[in-house]
Amino acid sequence: MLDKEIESLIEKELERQNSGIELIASENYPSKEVMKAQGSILTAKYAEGYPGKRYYGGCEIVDQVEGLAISRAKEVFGAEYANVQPHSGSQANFAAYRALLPGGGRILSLDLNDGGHLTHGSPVSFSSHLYSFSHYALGNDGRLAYDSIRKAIDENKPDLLLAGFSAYPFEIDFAKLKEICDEQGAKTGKPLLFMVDMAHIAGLVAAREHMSPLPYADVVTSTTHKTLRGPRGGLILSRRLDLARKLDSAVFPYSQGGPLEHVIAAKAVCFLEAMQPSFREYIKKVKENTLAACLTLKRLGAKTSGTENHLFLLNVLASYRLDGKEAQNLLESIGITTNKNMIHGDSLPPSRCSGLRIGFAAATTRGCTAENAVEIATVIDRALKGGGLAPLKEKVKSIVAGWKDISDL
Ligand code: DSN
Repeated sequence: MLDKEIESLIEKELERQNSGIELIASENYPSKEVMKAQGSILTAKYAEGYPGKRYYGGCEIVDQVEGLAISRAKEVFGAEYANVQPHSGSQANFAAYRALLPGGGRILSLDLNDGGHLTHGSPVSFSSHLYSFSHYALGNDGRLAYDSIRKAIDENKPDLLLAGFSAYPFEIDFAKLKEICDEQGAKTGKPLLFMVDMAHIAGLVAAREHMSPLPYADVVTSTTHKTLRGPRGGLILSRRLDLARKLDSAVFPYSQGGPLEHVIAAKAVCFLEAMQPSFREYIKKVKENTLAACLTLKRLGAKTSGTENHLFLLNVLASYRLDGKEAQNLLESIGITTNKNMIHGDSLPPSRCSGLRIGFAAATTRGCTAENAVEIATVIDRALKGGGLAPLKEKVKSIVAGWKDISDL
């Protein structure tokens, strides 16, 4: 490689990833096949437009690539419509809002600090500048409180209800949320639109290990790189073909230019992988490992959220008298990567937080077993209780030594 600086940084990052335990709930490792497609010559092709309707010549092959990605996305998730061009989940959300509420409007969502996302109405995101957001509250147990969502709808009269979260450890009842939207529509005579951002649980939905939002939501957005194990990118799905033209034009030309056909090829590969029986086994193991770690921490006296999916929240302030940032740094020093996270009703600011968000999608991809998950939870507990870090660092190394190399997945 000509560029020795970048080559060496890539090698260092590979070494960092290979030698540590990755527990950031939104991260994962793609397969070699996904990496190969993403690193392919398709990156050289301009293809503004959609298959069969491009603004450039020479698109006959990328048309087939994008066509395959679209048909596989529809098949994996049972959708009538798919747009595989969004460069990210934020771009997908931007386009979905635009298609559903072209003239602006009111959106009811979960606040970022309660487990939502920046694009779900945070004051620092485009979303709150272009739309009027209000938020529903979680119950005291940190779960969705469907009655208070009804109440928030009555009070705020939104045009769109938004569900799907970044730090929510429980199952989401999409059927119930749709029922609530329909009740409101019948009451006011104006349909209440329902959108789901399933970025975190897309892999669980693909594996039929979480209720699918597709039969219920008007539009579903996602990323492809979290539990789905694909390349970094976004996705829009719908069962409503009448929205197809609006959604397509909200992505291109309204908010994006040329699609990333190399990434779209990698998305197609990940959709095919997600249809294999082995993917379902993988997702089951992710859930088992997450539960094993969460229960171990609870048994050791820590305060956790509990879990029904691929992640849980650990209240490090209540459990260890550390803030999230201190806990994150401590674990990083022994080779375990997590991220600080707000806890429901947090007393600390977002720069510190009272909790950590912990997920097992990436570790499970490398071969983490339920026994490893118990060991990892024990290491976390000892480190946060102030145990000697050197032996814990050695323990992390010995766990990882039994796992697959990231380059061989
Ligand atoms: N969705 C965020 C996360 O969960 O880490 C990133 O945007």
